Amino acid sequence: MAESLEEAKQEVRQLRAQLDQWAKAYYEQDAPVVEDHVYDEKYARLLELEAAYPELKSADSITQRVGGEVSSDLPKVEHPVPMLSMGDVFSKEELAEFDQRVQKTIGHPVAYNVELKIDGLSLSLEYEEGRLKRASTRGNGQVGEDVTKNVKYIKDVPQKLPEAITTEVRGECYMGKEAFAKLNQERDEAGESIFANPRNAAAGSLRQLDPKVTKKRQLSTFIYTWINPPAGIDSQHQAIEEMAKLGFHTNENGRRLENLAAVYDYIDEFTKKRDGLPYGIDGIVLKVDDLALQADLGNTVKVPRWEIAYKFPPEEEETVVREIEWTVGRTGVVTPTAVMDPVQLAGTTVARASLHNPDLLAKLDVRLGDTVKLHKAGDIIPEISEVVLSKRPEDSAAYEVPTKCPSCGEDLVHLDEEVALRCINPSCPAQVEEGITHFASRQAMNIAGLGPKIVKQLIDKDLVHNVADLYYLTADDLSQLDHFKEKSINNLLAAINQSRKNSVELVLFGLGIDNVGGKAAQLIARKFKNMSKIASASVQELTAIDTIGMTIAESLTAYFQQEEAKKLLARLEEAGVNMDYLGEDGEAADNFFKGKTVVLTGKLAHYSRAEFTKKLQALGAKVTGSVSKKTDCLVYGEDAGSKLAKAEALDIPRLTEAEAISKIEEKDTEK
Ligand code: 3BA
Repeated sequence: MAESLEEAKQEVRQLRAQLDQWAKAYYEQDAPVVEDHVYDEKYARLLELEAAYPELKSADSITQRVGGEVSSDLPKVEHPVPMLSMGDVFSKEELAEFDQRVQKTIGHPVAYNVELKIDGLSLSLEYEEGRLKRASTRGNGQVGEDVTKNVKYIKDVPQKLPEAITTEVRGECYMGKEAFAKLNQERDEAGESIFANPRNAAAGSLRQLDPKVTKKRQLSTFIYTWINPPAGIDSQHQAIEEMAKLGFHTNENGRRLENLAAVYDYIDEFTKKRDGLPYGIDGIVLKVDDLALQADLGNTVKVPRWEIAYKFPPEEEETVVREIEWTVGRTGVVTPTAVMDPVQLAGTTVARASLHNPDLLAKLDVRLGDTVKLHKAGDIIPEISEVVLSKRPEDSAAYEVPTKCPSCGEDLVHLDEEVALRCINPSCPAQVEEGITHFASRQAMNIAGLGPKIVKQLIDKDLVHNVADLYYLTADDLSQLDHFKEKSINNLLAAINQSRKNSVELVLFGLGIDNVGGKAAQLIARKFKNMSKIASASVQELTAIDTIGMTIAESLTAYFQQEEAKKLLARLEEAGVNMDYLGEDGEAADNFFKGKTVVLTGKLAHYSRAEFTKKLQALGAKVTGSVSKKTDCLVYGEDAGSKLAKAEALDIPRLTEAEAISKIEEKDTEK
């Protein structure tokens, strides 16, 4: 470390600000902005600087705080015994140093209980007379969040123990890989943001004001700590065995190992087995097995001296970019994908990575023939992190972004200020293909058997040019498709025929109008009841619907003004495609807020005021600005002032933000 104190001071200040911000996103919003290893590296650097320059140490440094702050709307719980965090290392050498320290303190070699480090969040379970009384998250280690109601829906957590004991156990709450993939797929299809990794999915599912959300998610636990084990239990290994006998879910891969060589083998074994496990792990944990020796070693402020976590290195591979492919989406957006020499990366073979848009391509300066570093974002999506410049071929030239559509050859454009490159030719074959595939997809018209490959053939053979043509296909037409025999022909015709009966919101969504997703289509159809009313709705009428904004309204009206669109809808109708809304009525179902006059006041932590207002309005509430005798209910956030006082004076019912949210969500899940 060659820098001066002044330089170190600067760097420490920057690191603290950066880490604080990242930690906030990670712990409080369950939405990390950087990957774990990036965070870990910066954190390690801060520790290093603070060790080298003790004068820079500060009580408010992230390294001195016990962990993420507690700031959710969930009730707070003080941990009777603080929940510490774990020290971590990133190499076998550092593990050896840890072992040396332990041996020096104890005076002889010790055995370790080695456990997998589950990618989840810590959970404490308190039992009274054998019954689950309280469950809480770690929070900042001193104060956690009460998730007792949520934990009732975790199937492997016993509500009742076989013995009437009063005790506390702790472990990891996690979401298995299958459940994680399924949840993200559902969220993606519904147009919701996806969770970056299983840990965030678990945290986002457990830390819910509304336990019904937790109920719908598949969470599991591995229990590994017994806070006050009964006499006779004198090792970590034994504690885990006994907790398993009490009915707790414990991990079967933990092992008591006598020396470091065996620990290294364990690391190698699970580095290989990692991808095949049904849950995510990000390292292994080494714990001095003997509980008496643990007590001898004791704790520092933050971490026990008798344990250490070894974190797996981030998986990264180098490969060579051979080609950049440009694909045209349904809305004409043209996206670059790097095509590379195939490499094995975190359990799968990877040969393609999206570059998202020309800006990113330019920023990374990826060129044909470049060697690039490849990793998986959130363990799943392959991403190029950087070009290895030292391996760039001498004759390389900057990549030139195409100016013509790869499908139809028309000029590509940048619409005002958009990063995306677009083909604006409405009859571009690639767009037509994507458009028809979308129309037939499960979330839209749900025409089974009409996937991208069949759609491509239908277009190539000139059998369809738009979605209406699907309804005029004959058995004769379909017999031209590869491998299509009587049975497959009849199945596809039946599926197409069946889709004629769909409610109009599916047709509307299927048209693939810019910005009109499944939810918007549903709301619009519910309000206007049929396609001709939707087609003639004005921007004002459309934006009068809650959650329908200008962008959607303008996209819709622009779409229906096109001659092409009018013809298409006429042909769909002629083909017998249903154009009416078949769902239930639009009026809000019975709920707490229906018909009430509500006032919002104070700082709201969960939603913006506008979002909160829309939610209440959707439930049939009238949201007004000031408290009067006509007010039925006041919802207040932090620092509420005169309105809260006035409501108290008038004896108007008052709800905290959290209470109001749980009432809103009650209604959400019941319909
Ligand atoms: N063992 C996480 N802490 C763990 C009890 C100590 C501990 C963990 C562990 C402190 C895992 C820090 C937060 C905490 C319960 C405190 C594990 C795992 N042991 N196997 C040594 O699998 N992720 N996390 N949790 N107490």
